Amino acid sequence: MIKLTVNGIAVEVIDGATYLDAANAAGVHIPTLCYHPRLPSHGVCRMCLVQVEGQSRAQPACITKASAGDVVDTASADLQRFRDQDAQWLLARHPNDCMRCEVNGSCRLQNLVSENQWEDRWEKIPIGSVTHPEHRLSDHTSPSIWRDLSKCVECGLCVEACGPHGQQQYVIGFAERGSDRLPVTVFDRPLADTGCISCGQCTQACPVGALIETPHWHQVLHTLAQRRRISAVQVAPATRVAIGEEFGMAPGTVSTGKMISALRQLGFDYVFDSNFGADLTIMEEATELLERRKTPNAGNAKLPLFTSCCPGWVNWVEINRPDLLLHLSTTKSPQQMHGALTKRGAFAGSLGPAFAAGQTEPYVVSVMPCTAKKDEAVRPGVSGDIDHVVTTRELARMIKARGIAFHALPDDGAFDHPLGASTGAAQIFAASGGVMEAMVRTAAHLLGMEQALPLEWQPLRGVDQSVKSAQIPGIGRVAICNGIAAAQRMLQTEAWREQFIAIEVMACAGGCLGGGGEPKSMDPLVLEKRMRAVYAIDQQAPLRRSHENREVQALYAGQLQAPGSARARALLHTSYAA
Ligand code: HC1
Ligand code: SF4
Repeated sequence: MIKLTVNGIAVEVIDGATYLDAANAAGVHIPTLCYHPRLPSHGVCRMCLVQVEGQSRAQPACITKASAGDVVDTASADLQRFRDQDAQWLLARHPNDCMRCEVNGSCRLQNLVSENQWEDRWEKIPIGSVTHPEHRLSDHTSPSIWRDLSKCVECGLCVEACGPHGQQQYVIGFAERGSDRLPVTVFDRPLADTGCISCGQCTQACPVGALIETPHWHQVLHTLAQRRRISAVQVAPATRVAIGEEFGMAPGTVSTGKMISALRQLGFDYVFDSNFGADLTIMEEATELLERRKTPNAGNAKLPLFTSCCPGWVNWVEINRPDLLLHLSTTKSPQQMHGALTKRGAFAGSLGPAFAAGQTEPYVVSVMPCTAKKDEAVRPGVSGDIDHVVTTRELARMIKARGIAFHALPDDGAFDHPLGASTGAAQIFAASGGVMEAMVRTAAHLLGMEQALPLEWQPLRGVDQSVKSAQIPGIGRVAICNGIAAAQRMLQTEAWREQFIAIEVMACAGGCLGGGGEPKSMDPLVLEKRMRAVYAIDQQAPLRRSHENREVQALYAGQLQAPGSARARALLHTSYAA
C-alpha cells in the first residue's frame, strides 16, 4: 500500500493504483470521457489531467501510477484551462443535436458540458474529411446496432470492447490519421456485412451516441398510443436486476414489481415473463440432451450439445464455425418460444376465434438486456412472432419519456397468466452458467436422480471470463463459456469434443446481465452485484426447477402434449443456416 494526498485529503491505495483510483478513494470526482473501469485506458481525452507537486507537466489520472508521498491537485485553474481547451476541440467536432440524440440525458460528453458549464459556441469542424463509403459515418444496416460516427469522440473504447480486451471479434478498428481518425468497420463495410455478432458491447462502452442499439422504443410508444391492437410484453430475467440503475438505484436492486407497474402505465394490456419461456426452454433442451445421449452423433444432432439461447453465440457459429451448427440445440430461445406462444399459441387462442385463426394478431414486444435479441427476432423461421425488441436502456427511456416516476411506483406489480409463472431455474438464465445449472436440475429429474444431485453447482458460477466445468453424476461433464472470447479459446483445440456432454455459451461476460442492452455502469463490480441478485431470487423462489412450473405443466397437458412431441417441435424448435 502507498500513502498520498489528493486535494489535501490523505489516502492509502494499493501499489500500482492510478491517480484516478486515488481520487476515487478520497471521494474526489475527476472528470473522464475515454476511461472505462472494465477496459484498458489510453488517456486520450485529457479530461482527467491532474497536477502533482514537483512535476512540471499535468498527467492523465486514468493511466498514471501514483507514488508514495505524492501531493495531487485535481482542481487548479490551470487544469480547468487545459480541460476547456480540449473540450473546445471535442465540441467543435460534435453535432449540436443533443435534443434529438438517442442518448440525450445519459451521454458522458453532455454531462461534462453541464458540469463545466461549457457553451457550444465554437466554429464547427466537420468530423472526418474521408466520408466514403457512404455508410462510413452513418450506418443503419444492422438490425441490432446503429453507428453515427459524426458523434464519435475517438475514445477507442469500442475498439477495445470489440477487440483484444473484450469480445475479440475485431470488427471495429481505427483508420486514418490526425483529425480524420475514426473507428471504422473491417474494410469499411456496412456493419451488417461484417463478422459483427450484434452483442452490443461496443454500445455499452461508447460514452456518447456514436454506437447505439437500433432503437425500437419510438415505434413501441407510437403503437401503444394508437391502442388499435391488444398488446403484450415479456420481460427478460436480467432486466429486473438492472433497470433500477437507470433511475439511480444501486446495481442489483430487484425492481420486478416496479417494472411491471411501469409497463402497465405505458399501456401494455398484458405483462408476461420471459422466465416462463426459460422454463419451457429447459423442458425442451433437457429432453433434447437426453435424446441425443441415447443415439450420440446420429443423423443431424451431435454431442456435445451447445446451448442456443444466446443469439450473439448463434450468430458467431453461423458466421465463423458453420461446422458446429449440428451441435447447437434446436430449442428456440425463451424470447422466441414466448413470442410464438403469445402470437400463435395458447395465449392468442385464449383471446378469441379471430386471434386463434390468425386473422388478427396481438402486438408483441420483448424487453431484453441484449442487442442481439433484435437480430434474433427477425431471423428466418421465427420472424413475426415478436414485433419489437427494446433493451433495458430503451425501456428506461420509454418510462422517462412518459413521465412515469419509477421510484414512486408500487413494487407489487404482478405478471399476467398464463405465460407469467416461473421458477428459480428460469431466473438464473440471466447469469453465465445459469442455463446449464437449470438444465442439470431438469435432466436429473428426467433421469429420476433429482434427490441425489445438488441444486447449485458453484464451479459453474462467477463473473471471470473463463471456461468452467463440472462433472455431474449420471449425466456427464458439462462446461460453460463465460463470454465469446472464452468460447473461442475452448474451440482452439478439439479436446471439448470428448471432454463434455453439454456446453453453455453466453457471448457477453457475465451472461445476459452483462448484455449489450443493459444500463451502462461505471461501477467496476456491477456484474457481481447483478449476479448476486439473480442467485438470491432463485434461492428465495418457492419452486426452483423448471419442470415444477405449473403453467408449463398445464401447457404440456394440453396444447403441447409432451416435451419433444411433434407439436412442441413445430412451435418451440428452430433451425440454423451458414
Ligand atoms: Fe437472456 Fe434468455 S436469459 S438469452 O440470457 O435465454 O437477453 O435476461 O431473455 O431469450 O429468458 C437475454 C436474459 C433472456 C432468452 C431468457
Ligand atoms: Fe463488435 Fe459486438 Fe459491437 Fe459487433 S456488436 S461491433 S461484435 S462489440
